Amino acid sequence: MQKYSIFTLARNAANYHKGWGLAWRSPEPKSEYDIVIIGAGGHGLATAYYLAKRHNLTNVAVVEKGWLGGGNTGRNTTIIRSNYLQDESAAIYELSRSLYEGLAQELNYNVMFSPRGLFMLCMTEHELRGFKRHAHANRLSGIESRMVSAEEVKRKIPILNVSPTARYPLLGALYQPRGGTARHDAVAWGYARGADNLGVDILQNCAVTGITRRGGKVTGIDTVKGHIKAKKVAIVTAGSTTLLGDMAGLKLPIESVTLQACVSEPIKPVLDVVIMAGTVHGYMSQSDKGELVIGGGADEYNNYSQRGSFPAIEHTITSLAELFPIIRRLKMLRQWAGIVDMTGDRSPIIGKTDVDGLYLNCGWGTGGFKSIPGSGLVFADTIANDRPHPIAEPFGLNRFAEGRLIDESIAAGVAH
Ligand code: FAD
Ligand code: PYC
Repeated sequence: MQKYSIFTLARNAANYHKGWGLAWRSPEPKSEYDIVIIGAGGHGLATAYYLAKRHNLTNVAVVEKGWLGGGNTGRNTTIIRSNYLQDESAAIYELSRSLYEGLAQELNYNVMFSPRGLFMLCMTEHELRGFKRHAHANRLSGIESRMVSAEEVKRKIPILNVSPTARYPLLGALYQPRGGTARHDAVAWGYARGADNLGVDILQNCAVTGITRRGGKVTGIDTVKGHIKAKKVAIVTAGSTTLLGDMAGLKLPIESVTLQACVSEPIKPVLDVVIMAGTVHGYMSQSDKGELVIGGGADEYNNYSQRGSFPAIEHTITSLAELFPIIRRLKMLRQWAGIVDMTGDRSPIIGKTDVDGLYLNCGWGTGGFKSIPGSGLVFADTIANDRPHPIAEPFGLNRFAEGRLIDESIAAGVAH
């Protein structure tokens, strides 16, 4: 395993990158692991990293059907914030946001965390009242987040159309000064390299086809590369969760829908914050390359295509062109989609299942990029100790049977 330092960097540069080591290995599967994590998205990789780093558990494999980070983690629009309503959510999303602050140092990998500030626009009285509640709740949870006036929003975002003749007038915004973005691929790659360096096997191109059990206990997984025995198995497969759940006899309260996004051609800097507009289902930020990163609501029917329907993207672009008239003349460069896993209360599921040794981390829906570090940390602790971490506990699967829902429909608003 290659260790990286400023000296390696200088040597490799002087050598025209001859001998530049691979960031992670491509090992053959072992016949048995203590822990198998299914899904090499951000959540699976972060979980593996913290299992190794914090719990010294390294006989671990992350098993991925495609390439690591090729699911939603590499397809999202990278918004990071923690301005959710409920205390349980504040705990996990703020833990995660605060871990992002030091993640580049933790992983020795530039994840390009950019806490540039995030505005969630209020364009109806209903939205204004909802977000005022969020601001109060956030303050009580110690999260820096406050309401700002329409004038303040306009000062900060001059390209925003605040005309009184607009379809929806701007009434104000919920502002999180240290919300922002990070580079999604880098988050996956940084955790992958960190986990690999600590001895975790990342098995790409290794689709899981079955989850084996005996006497109510998990015994391993079937894969396209053969059977792998495991004492513990974690399903961390986002939009494919119900398919994996079926393999273990679990019926899960998850719907899989497509969420899409697009980027414009690169332009000079015009937007130095992140902006979300729930009422019209649109959001936008500008990447370091200058592309406008744009997204909106999910497709309105369940499906497993990773493409996205035309009406949804048309709706998004129409809304954003109304909010930001300057984008009307821009060409859109790329469009793509991911399959997200929606729960009824728009909160995730993290914890144990009824099958002994089988764990679940899913249901992040349209909002789980921001939670990768915090989720990985508490899920690793849950698996290592075979009991829910206190921050994960409220998010157990049992909450649906017990009616303890954690309603975050307003917080998740734009993309839902
Ligand atoms: P994934 O990254 O999807 O990883 C799951 C992995 O499981 C995949 O790599 C998949 O190939 C693998 N897998 C599936 N089936 C199998 C199998 N049978 N065997 C082996 N492997 C399997 N969140 C935010 O916080 N902010 C945003 O701005 C944001 N924007 C988004 C925009 C879009 C267009 C999309 C699609 C999502 C967005 N999200 C956002 C949501 C976020 O991307 C996801 O919640 C998050 O990436 C989920 O990470 P994950 O690791 O759980 O899943
Ligand atoms: O979770 O903040 C979010 C988000 C924005 C766009 C998609 N998801």
